[in-house]
Amino acid sequence: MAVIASDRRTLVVGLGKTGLSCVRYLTGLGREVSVADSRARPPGLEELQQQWPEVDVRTGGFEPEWFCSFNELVVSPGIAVSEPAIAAAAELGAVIRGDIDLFAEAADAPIIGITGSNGKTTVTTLVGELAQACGINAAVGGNIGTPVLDLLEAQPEVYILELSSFQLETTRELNADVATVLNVSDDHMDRYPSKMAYYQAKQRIFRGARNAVVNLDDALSTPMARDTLNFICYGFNRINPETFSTREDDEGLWITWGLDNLLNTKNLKLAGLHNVSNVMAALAIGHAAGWPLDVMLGAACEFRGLPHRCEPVETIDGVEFINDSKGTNVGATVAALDSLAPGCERIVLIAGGDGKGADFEPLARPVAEHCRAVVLIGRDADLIAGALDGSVPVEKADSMAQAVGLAAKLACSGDRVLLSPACASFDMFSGYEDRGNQFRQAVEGL
Ligand code: UMA
Ligand code: ADP
Repeated sequence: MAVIASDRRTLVVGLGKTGLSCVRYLTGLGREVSVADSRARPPGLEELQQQWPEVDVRTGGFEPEWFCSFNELVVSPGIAVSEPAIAAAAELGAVIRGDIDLFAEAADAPIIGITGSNGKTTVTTLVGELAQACGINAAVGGNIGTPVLDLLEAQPEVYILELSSFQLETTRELNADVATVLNVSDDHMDRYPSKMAYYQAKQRIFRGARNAVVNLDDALSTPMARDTLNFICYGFNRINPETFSTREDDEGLWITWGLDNLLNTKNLKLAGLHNVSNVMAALAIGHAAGWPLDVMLGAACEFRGLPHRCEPVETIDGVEFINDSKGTNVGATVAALDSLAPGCERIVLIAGGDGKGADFEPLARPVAEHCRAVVLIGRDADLIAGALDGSVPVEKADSMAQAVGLAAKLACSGDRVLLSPACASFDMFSGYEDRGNQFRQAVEGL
């Protein structure tokens, strides 16, 4: 484990899951830390005061002068580094880093890093399942839930990390064995000054990496700096040596490796073409890590996917209701519409919420092509309606129950009703799970 200079004055900024894990880790190394959180009662406060009563913690706002008295700030992902108090400390020379940066310095097993605008949790979970099937002791964490520093104690053979752009912003070198950007489409535009800044944050995953898994269907997934990187590629209809791809024949759509058919996608329990892409990504990652292909194929076919991601709920009077509440940006909803349309007559889409500053224009094409009607909820309903430009009937609803009732009336037998909001949920719900659960309850109550 790397030795960290003990003369550093370290401020942990943020006291959610990440902040608490940083305090646990740094105090475990014998380091003295202080903590700041702008919330009056951050979630980790009670645990901090019980376990580390000696730690100086200041909540309810950020004091620039206090921040400037530290020479190292460990910033949680929920806080932008452009926060004035953080920017002021940085200007005075303080090192700004995050938990992933601390982790990268300490990790003593290979790291698999997975980022992208969509599919991160699905691919990270699937790669974890592939590792398990191959008998590899893996620790899975990061944006998916368990803070990375809490994984160190397990001393696994490999770390499988889902990483958000927020986490990568404060990571200097991940030094991953395998790194991938699954795809890039707009998200978090309320946090980034430009699309380029968001894209550049994602690209940081390749710093110090050995292998890059590249999605040939999305040019933005290619590493910008590629000199020393080994590439493993995947993409639809791109049969090539050393590439995971697809081939269609009388028996259906196959995932291929080089010229060989590997598995028929009929045997996957995951639905939708975007999930075929996710399976190819996971196989490419496992291959780059040196895991046996035959074992991985079996495990990929067993994977059922995760709740709230294109999850079938119920079929009523010939109409299938699908919960894609985790579709929290425009790219996810476009993928869900394009992926699910081939299996039905038309789609009635339920969308809306907090768009995080997104441009909804890319929804216009798939909505016009695949939708019978759209039901809009939440803060940005009017913005979405404007972007759709009257191509299909649009209704508005004040609650999920009302939205589901309207969608059920608009749908015809053979259609799908898809909740895929293209937005964050916090304007109406406690989170995407709450939104998806309310959808399920409303469907069950029809
Ligand atoms: N906050 C303040 N003031 C503060 C600190 C935080 O207002 O001083 C707010 C933030 O704006 C945010 C919330 O508190 O809304 C939580 O922020 P946090 O940094 O304390 O979050 P953690 O509890 O540490 O959880 C973080 C990730 N959260 C975010 O990036 C917002 C979790 O991802 C992740 O699972 C966890 O670390 C472990 O690594 C969640 C997420 O929403 C699932 N991620 C975003 C996404 O997937 O789109 C990026
Ligand atoms: P993330 O962790 O990046 O948010 P998830 O695996 O949780 O990704 O999936 C979130 C949503 O993104 C899904 O519900 C689906 O609508 C969409 N999605 C999943 N995989 C892809 C993909 N490869 N490309 C585009 N959209 C996807």
